[in-house]
Amino acid sequence: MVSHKANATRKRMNFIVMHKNAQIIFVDTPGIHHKERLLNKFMLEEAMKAIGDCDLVLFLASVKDDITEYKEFLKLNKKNRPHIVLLTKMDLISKDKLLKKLQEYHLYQNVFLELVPISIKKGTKQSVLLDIILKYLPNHPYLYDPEILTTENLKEIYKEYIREALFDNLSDEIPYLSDVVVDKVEESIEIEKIYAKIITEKSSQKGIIIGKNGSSIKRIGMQARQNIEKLCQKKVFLKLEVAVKQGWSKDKKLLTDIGYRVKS
Ligand SMILES: Nc1nc2c(ncn2[C@@H]2O[C@H](COP(=O)(O)OP(=O)(O)O)[C@@H](O)[C@H]2O)c(=O)[nH]1
Ligand SMILES: [Mg+2]
Repeated sequence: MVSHKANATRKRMNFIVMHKNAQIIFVDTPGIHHKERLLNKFMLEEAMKAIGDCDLVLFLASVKDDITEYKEFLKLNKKNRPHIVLLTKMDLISKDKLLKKLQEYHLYQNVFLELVPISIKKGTKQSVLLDIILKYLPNHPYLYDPEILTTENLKEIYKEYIREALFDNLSDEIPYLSDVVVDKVEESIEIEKIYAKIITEKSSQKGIIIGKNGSSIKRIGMQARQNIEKLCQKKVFLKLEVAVKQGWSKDKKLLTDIGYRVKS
């Protein structure tokens, strides 16, 4: 899931990349933030679990971020997991400013393995980045069939496409107050039928998600459907409903139902 709004990722997700005979399992995580809601605590736990489990951490720091976020990560990285700092979005600032940023992070050169400025919008080649990552991964037999792209199930993937459409099409707070549950997927050769529910806190929010004469939910559904069709390479039927579940983001049972199993 990609979004220009921050904090959209809520759960760890595994994506597998084969590179030069190596199998790299990327674990995408929520960012590291401390917030009160139980959902946000779950998100922080997810990031911490990923750091605990992996061979290598990629810490993505935007050139626009303050270095205090990196310091916060170092504090949380108690077991000193080896990490690379990727200084992202370098296209957004001048060379001078980039140099200054690099110098700030350089104070920690004994702590990180490498500091790599990158830009997905301009220039950085994936293979260069993958080569750097490979240097630090242990030798191990493949964990998964080399054909597999993800360990996530279809419902999880479709959920993320629908959430992405929520973040893209709704302004302000609504995407943060909402989530998605995929109830049912019916697969056939010609068509993928997906039945999903958008969960939100209040009936006023439900009204906004649906929009005038259903215009908003139609746009959300269309975007999600088109992206899922690209993935599946076949026709998709997507049925979206909206349900009000007050307090879902603070309630352990409701969070579990939505797919976020909170430990504490
Ligand atoms: N200008 C610029 N934008 C980027 C770059 N990489 C990512 N973005 C944008 O940053 C936003 C956040 O990306 P996302 O992958 O959702 O980041 P996350 O919040 O850390 O998961 C999206 O709008 C991306 O298009 C980059 O190298 N340059
Ligand atoms: Mg993300």
